[in-house]
Amino acid sequence: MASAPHTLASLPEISKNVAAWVAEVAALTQPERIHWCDGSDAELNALRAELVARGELTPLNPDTFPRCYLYRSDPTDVARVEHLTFVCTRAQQDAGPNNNWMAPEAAHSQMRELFKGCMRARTLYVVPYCMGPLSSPYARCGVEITDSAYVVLNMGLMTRMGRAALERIGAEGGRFVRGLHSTGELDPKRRFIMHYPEELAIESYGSGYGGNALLGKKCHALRIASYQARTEGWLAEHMLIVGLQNPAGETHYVAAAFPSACGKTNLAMLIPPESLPGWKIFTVGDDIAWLQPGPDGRLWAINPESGYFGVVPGTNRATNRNAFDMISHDAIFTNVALTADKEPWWEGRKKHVPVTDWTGQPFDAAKGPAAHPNSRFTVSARQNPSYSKAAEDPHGVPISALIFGGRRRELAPLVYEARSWQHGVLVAASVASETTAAATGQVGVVRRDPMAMKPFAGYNFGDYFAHWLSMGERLRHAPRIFHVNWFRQDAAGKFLWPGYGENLRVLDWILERCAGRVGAREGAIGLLPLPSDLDTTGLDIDPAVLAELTAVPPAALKNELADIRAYLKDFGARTPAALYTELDEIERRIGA
Ligand code: GTP
Ligand code: SPV
Ligand code: MN
Repeated sequence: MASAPHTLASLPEISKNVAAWVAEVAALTQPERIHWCDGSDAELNALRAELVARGELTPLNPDTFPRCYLYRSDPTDVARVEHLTFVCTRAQQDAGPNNNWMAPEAAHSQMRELFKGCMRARTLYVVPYCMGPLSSPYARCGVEITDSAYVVLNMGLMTRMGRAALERIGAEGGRFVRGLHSTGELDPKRRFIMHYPEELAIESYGSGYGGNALLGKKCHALRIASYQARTEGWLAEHMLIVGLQNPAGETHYVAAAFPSACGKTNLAMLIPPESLPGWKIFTVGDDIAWLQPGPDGRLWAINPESGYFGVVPGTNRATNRNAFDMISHDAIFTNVALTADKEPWWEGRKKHVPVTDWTGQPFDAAKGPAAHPNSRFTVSARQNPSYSKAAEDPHGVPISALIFGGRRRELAPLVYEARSWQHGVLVAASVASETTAAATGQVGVVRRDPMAMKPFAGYNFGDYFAHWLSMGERLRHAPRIFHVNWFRQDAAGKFLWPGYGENLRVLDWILERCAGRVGAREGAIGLLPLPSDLDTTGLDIDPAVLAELTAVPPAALKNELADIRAYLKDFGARTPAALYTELDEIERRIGA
């Protein structure tokens, strides 16, 4: 017989708690049918075929982009919506000034009205998932209920989705994060992304896009998880994780937090330049890290995801060959343009020309870019040529350095090191970056984005900074903390630093600092590299530019410090005094 052996429990039998919640949601949303996802290839193939038949997915050129599909979202639904995202704790102060807040009861009743009958004539998909390797003690499970087959396909790539996750939930006594999602009418006026960290629950209505709809990602693995991590003594962060093997054969792992669309995926899959032979790069994760103090006193990291939902524009063979190859088969493209040959096209793609823009209209350069600036690819991490085996290790990888950074046209130098963990927490809390197309709203405006978590911390930043400080006290071998900036520009708007693969030169300095093999210059801001200590072999860079990149103008720094102080005050008494001590120290050093 071809059917599954009958010793396998049917999916609804595996966890009573999940089944009871599904019944409750079905009674509210009134779906035409219920589909429990097992995560099998057959299931995902059938869903893809169904979406193609309905015209919601377009198969791309089968010769050049085999098994790749284009999905066009609603043109008003193309990015995260921070102004419609809420953290609903009982006390408003627990969500903090960094979050929109609504009282849980008010939020639930508003959402109940939206969800009422919203799945009539639709299928309700039950999507059990595990964030992290299935056998990892650090992994956590959730169930997303959604009426979007596109969401199911994406969750199938981004998480360990299906029967095994449901079995883990059953074995854990039915404890899981409940994420209820409906695309609703895709009406921006009826769109809300609600989080109830105290209830381990998420309610998302009116969007089918990325972080608004793939609830395992930002909603669970960052907002809910950061809240849990605080009470349980770990960290859930917006960080890539990468292993770096130097020419001597030593491998060290680093984790780096940059705001959305500021270079995490690219750093996680970096290609060493030819002029730095002998280096190898291993990607553990490109967007989220869950960090736990290990029994050895070091900080250990797992990547809770199993795929990448990455920025498409800018990807090409020159900037990141691995990324380009990875997305040339078995990928979903969302909101890219099309060539005459049905190849996906985006700004930065060297070959061919777009004929159809991301909205499906004939391309007209006068109307804006062909691909949406936040167009994304979804692929399984297993397709990454530099995928690390350690990404499947249930205990994760030990972290030697934590790196923070943002997109800063001016001020922030190429790299510097914090003097201590406490100083490092101030450095991370002070991160500022230009806004990008990853969220709706203005692009290119500098804003504070502590730890790259402004849109993702599930609680008050004051408490979050205190938690970070306390983590340092618990780690006998805490990672060193660094700040980087790949985005300094000259007066003409040209990037001063070549970026991408060349960033390895900075990572090399960071690892040499960790090994105690290279010195640094004491600046007010922190420990700066001597330009001669950066390996520039084979790099065509003017020594004056390098000097500029490794220096901080004192007057600009003075203004920056005042701005940081004002920002920290927003969190009132919840801001730890230690951060002001560190600010005072920097001011003392510049003689402010
Ligand atoms: P999210 O998925 O939104 O969290 O973003 P991310 O941090 O993973 O950003 P990603 O690596 O996708 O990069 C976003 C944009 O920055 C892309 O257009 C890249 O081409 C560009 N970029 C990445 N690294 C560099 C760099 O070192 N220098 C410059 N100039 N641009 C870069
Ligand atoms: C980000 O915006 O940081 C992303 C994309 O990684 S999304 O999943 O849409 O949040
Ligand atoms: Mn991200």
